[in-house]
Amino acid sequence: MNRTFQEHLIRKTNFLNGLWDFVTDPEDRGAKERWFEHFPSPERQLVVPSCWNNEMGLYNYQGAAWFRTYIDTGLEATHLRIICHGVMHHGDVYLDGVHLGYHFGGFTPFSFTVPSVTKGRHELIIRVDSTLDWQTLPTDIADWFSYGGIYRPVEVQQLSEVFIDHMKIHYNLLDSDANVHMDLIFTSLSQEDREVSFTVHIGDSIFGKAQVCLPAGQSVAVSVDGNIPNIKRWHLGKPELYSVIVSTGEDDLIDRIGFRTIETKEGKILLNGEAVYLQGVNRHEEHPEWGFAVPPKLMLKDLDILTDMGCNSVRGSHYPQSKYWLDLLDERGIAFWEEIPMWGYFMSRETLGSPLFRERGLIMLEEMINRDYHCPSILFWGAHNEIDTRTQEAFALTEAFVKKIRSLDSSRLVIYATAYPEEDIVLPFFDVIGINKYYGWYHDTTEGFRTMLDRFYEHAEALGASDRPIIMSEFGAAGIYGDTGWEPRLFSEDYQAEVLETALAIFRADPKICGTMVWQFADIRVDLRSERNYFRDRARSFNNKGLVNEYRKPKLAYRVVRDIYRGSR
Ligand code: ADA
Repeated sequence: MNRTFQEHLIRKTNFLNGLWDFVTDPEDRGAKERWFEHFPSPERQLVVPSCWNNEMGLYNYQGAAWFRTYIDTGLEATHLRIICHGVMHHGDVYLDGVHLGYHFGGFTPFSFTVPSVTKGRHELIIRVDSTLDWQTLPTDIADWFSYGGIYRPVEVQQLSEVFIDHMKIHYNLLDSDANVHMDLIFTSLSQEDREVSFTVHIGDSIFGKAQVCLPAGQSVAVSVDGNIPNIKRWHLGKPELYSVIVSTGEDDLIDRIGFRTIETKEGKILLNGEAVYLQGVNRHEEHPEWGFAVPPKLMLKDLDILTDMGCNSVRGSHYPQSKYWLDLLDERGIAFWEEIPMWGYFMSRETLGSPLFRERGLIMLEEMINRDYHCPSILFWGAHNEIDTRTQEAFALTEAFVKKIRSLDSSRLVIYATAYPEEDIVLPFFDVIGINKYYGWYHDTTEGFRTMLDRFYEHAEALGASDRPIIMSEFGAAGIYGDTGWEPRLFSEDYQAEVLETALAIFRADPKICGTMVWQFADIRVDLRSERNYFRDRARSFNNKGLVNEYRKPKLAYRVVRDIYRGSR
């Protein structure tokens, strides 16, 4: 299951979930020894989707590993599309020994179209390499555990001769009228020229019907325009969704949209023209048993907890989260901030200036925006987190990233999280500025937020960015679940609750702040290694700043934040 609804009712699709053959390749011999042609005797079987680090003996395994399964096309030859929804981080895909391609990036999907696959059984092999370095996103220094594996589903689709390759919907709203523009791409795998008719439904009505002529083996772009009267808007807590169905009779593509506007004006964030105050948390999609392969049941639980807490928004720290989660947010009416895995606190200037790193970031932005363009819950595209935005390298990178984001989507707000609010030189590029600061934890007392904010406002004014809405995108303290006492000691639940209560009181009284995202929703496993100096304060090898622990049990801070967010404190 990749979505909460079916994306195809006509096109045959199949998820290759289950046991795959698995071998680790710590010396990286597989490619040279052509394991894609002769798969070695498997060490064991692993469930796909999952993260291998959750299996016995593989906790710390980082490197290459090979997976094998089979695709059965049945009694007839067929055209296939193989979609990998999440492979951590480098993926090479082979079908019957033939290399279909390579993809880098653990959090966005990739696919291959393979025409005329003969009938019967075919061997699918995927080489996965979880190695990170100074030019990967994330780099090898990030504050979460680095998992490996095929942790989101692998989907196999049987394509018709002419299939619907892509759909992108844009709209403009005038009161309750939606002016809709739809871009479609049809692709032919046929040897002959073909003409197909197609129908588009939006909600319960037919939005358009047309015909398209496809020269043999070509792709053709078509657009459909129209007006939909009396639409109901998607809003926080009041989610109105419309299904979109494109069908040719022999193929179909289904997605969902919601109609809403998002903009900034005079320092406020306006959703459907109304100023909104965002109450949220930062959520990693992680659990000690499943790693990043979080099952739908846990996602629903997370969502119920957020709803109980009175959240109307969540930041997907620090990477594109699963489609299923985004569907749930769309359905619940909770706003989302989506970003690429660019975690920068310890990032070198060399990395920020690396052309390969930049190129990878640009590709990831494109893949993220293409995947999630239709989700109404996404209000913000996040460019990066805590890179050294005092440097020229960060300036150049930010300029390129923001330009890219705006070229792909001019309908949403562009945001980032700065760790250097008083010295940051990239503020003016953004629509909304996120500030990450840990007064009361890494330095000073929580009261330190006041002086920091005053200095930041002066700095923003000097840079001509004083009209940007501000979100306190990270703040918090560690509180070890179960450690309570009579006084708020560092690392106790009491201390964590006190920091959050004081910080929220400061932020909520500040008219320039339009939202708060507590760091963080749940405790997460981190990459603590005895041979290096990073993250040495992470007791239990966890980042303990969660409002709930890793098993989603509430700490004192949870109850405090819930009371504040619900207005009862
Ligand atoms: C940073 C970072 C988070 C987390 C946090 C912390 O702000 O963005 O990912 O590492 O600090 O717990 O220190």
